Amino acid sequence: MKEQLANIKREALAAFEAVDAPAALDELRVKYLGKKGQLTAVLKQMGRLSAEERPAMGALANDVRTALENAIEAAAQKLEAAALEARLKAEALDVTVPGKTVRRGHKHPMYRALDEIKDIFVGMGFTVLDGPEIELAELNFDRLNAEEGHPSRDWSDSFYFDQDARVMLRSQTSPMQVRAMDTMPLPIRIIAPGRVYRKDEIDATHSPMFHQVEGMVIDKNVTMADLKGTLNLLAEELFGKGTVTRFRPHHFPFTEPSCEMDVQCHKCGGAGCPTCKGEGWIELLGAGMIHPNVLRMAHIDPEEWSGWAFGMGLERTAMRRFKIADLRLIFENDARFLEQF
Ligand code: 2NM
Repeated sequence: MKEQLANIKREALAAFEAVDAPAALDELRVKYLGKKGQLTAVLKQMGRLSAEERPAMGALANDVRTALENAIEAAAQKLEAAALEARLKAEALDVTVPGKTVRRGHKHPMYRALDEIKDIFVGMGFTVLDGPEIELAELNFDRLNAEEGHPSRDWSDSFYFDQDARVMLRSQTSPMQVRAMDTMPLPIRIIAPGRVYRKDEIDATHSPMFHQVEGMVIDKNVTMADLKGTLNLLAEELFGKGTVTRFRPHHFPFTEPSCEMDVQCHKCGGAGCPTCKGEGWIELLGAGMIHPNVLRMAHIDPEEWSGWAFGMGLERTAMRRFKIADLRLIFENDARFLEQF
């Protein structure tokens, strides 16, 4: 029996020493110290010993039990420490590794141009208006003095929703000027930026959807001099101090007189080059004194009030501002293009 106990002790201690997982250690504990374990089996044989032998053998068995229990405790602690060590190693953070760059988005160049234009006008006391892209032809045309039969009302030029051509995608943002005349107290200073739609084929300078900024001032004693002064200031703010402009006579149904404003080519200074197609000038916008009929239809007395208005294409202005050659680049949203601004 003495020998049995010594064997168990030697075998068990070696096994505990070699164990490499908590589950395996638990199995070993059951194997030696469990109810059906090897040490328990030996203890059960104690009854067969003589009274003289029993105390010494009992003491020896207890020593073995204590030794096994201590060894199990030690092995458990060793396993726990190893597990912690492994976790710390696995979760270690190398603070010297360079970080991943987060790619930041930024404003589209056309909206940057729009922001500049808004700032310029807001600085002069204008309010920025937003409005519907689906409009009544009444506001888009009739109220702007473009009567039945006017070429821009043609089905081949505008997008209509109904056979009677009463509802349409706005072809200009001027219906917002009409809404302003109907609802805002005088005097009025507003700009209306937004999308407009025309049945144009897509090419380097045309798109069936593009953006406009239109604006309008109605006050007492407003003249063409106010129009020229304000729009010259716009040109200088957008393209730099000393930018030279010229006003050419033109025709629009909603203004009288009407004009177009050109900016002298920034590349050649007016001599003529590929940027201005040899002209020396680049067309920027259309404008004019609001037609008395337009004022009258809004119940504004043209004898008492007068106003001027303008309209400009945003894509073309952004193309000029950022020297972009093809209109389609503005809509394609190719990051390689957009990242250049
Ligand atoms: C343009 C050119 C000239 C214009 C006129 C008006 C209104 F409503 F006041 F009559 N809004 N916008 C206007 C004038 C637009 O675009 C080239």
